[in-house]
Amino acid sequence: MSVSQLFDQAASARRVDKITIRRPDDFHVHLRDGAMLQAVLPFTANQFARGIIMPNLVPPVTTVEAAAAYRERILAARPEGSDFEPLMTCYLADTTTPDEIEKGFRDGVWKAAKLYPAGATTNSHFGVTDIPALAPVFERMAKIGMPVLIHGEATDPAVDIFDREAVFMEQSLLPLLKRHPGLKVVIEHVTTAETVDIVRAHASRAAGTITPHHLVINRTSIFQGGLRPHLYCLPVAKREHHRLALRKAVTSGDSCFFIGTDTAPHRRNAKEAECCSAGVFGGATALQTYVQVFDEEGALDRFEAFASVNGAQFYGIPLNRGTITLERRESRIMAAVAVDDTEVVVFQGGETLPWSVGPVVA
Ligand code: OTD
Ligand code: ZN
Ligand code: ZN
Repeated sequence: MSVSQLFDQAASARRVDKITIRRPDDFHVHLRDGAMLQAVLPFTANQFARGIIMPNLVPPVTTVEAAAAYRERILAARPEGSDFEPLMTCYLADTTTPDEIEKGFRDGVWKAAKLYPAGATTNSHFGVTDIPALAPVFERMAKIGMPVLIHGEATDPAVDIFDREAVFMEQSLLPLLKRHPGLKVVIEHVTTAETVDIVRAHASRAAGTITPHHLVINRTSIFQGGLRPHLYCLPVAKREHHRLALRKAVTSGDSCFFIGTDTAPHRRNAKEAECCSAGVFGGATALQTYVQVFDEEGALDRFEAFASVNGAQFYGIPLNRGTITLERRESRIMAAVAVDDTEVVVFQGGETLPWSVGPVVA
C-alpha cells in the first residue's frame, strides 16, 4: 500500500458521515404573510425549532398588537404536527416609544427589536432616519435586557454598495455601542472580515449572525456567466477574502456567532425583473449548506454550538430539547417552491448537495 493510500484510508476512517445535534434555531427569518407564508414556513419549520421572525411586512410590525396577530398567523400556517415556535420582533421606527417596547417585551410578545436604517433594504422605508434620536428606546432596552438586531448598512446613496456595511460600522454602530454600553446588539448577516472583528471585540454583549449564502458565494458569483438575480441580496456578497473570514468565524467555536439564515423569499417575477428585489430564499437548504461548510472546514465538532447553543444563550432562552440528524447522503434540491401561480427559486435549487437533513426527534 502506498503512503497516499494509507493517508486516504486514515482519512476515511476519521470521516464522519452522520451527526446528531440538539435541534437548532434560526435567529433571522423572513416568513412574509399570506400565500407566501404558507409556502415557505414548512421549510423553516422542518429544520429549526424556533425562529426570530423579521417584522418587515407591509405595513411593518411596529406594535404589540400587530406582532401578536402576526404570531397567530404563523402558528396557524404551521404544517400538521409542527411545533415550530415563532419568536417575534418589533420594527423600530422614528416614532417607537420606550413604553411600547417594554410592554411587548414584558408581555412576552416580542423578544427583540429590529433596527433598519431607513431605506437600507427591502421594506425598510419606515425604518429609523436618526439612530441617536432613538436613545430613550435603546436605554429602556438596555435596562430590560432586550436585544436590538441591526441591519448594518449605510443608506447614503453616495456610498459604494460594497462599502455600505463597513461605513455603517464606523459611523453608526461603533458610536451606538459606545453610547449604550449595556445594550445587547446582534449585528445581522455579517458580510465582512472587519465586521467579524468588531463582533469579537464586543463579544460580551454583541453577537453576529451569518447566512448560509454568504459562506458559499462571493461578489463574483453574482456575475458568473451573466447576471444572477437569485444571488442578489442585501448586504450584497463581498470579495472572496471576506467569505473566507466568515467561514473561519462560524467554524471558530466562538460563542458570539450563530445561525441567522436571512431566508428572504421573493416571487420569481420580482427577482427576474427590471429592478430585481433583494433577497435569497435559503430556507430550504440552510442546514445542508451550513453543515457542508463545517465539514469542508474540518469543524463538524463545532457545528452544534453554532447551530443550537450560541444563539439561545445570547438571547437568554432555554436550549431546545430534541435532536436533528444530518447525514452525508447526496440529495438533489428542488429548483423552486410554488406560490400562487408563480414560484420562489430555491438557493442551490437544482443542485445535488452532499448532506441531507435526516430525522428530527422532538
Ligand atoms: N436582505 N432581502 C430582505 C431582507 C434581507 O436585509 C435583510 O435582512 C427581504 O427581502 O426582506 C435582503 O436581501
Ligand atoms: Zn437585513
Ligand atoms: Zn433579513
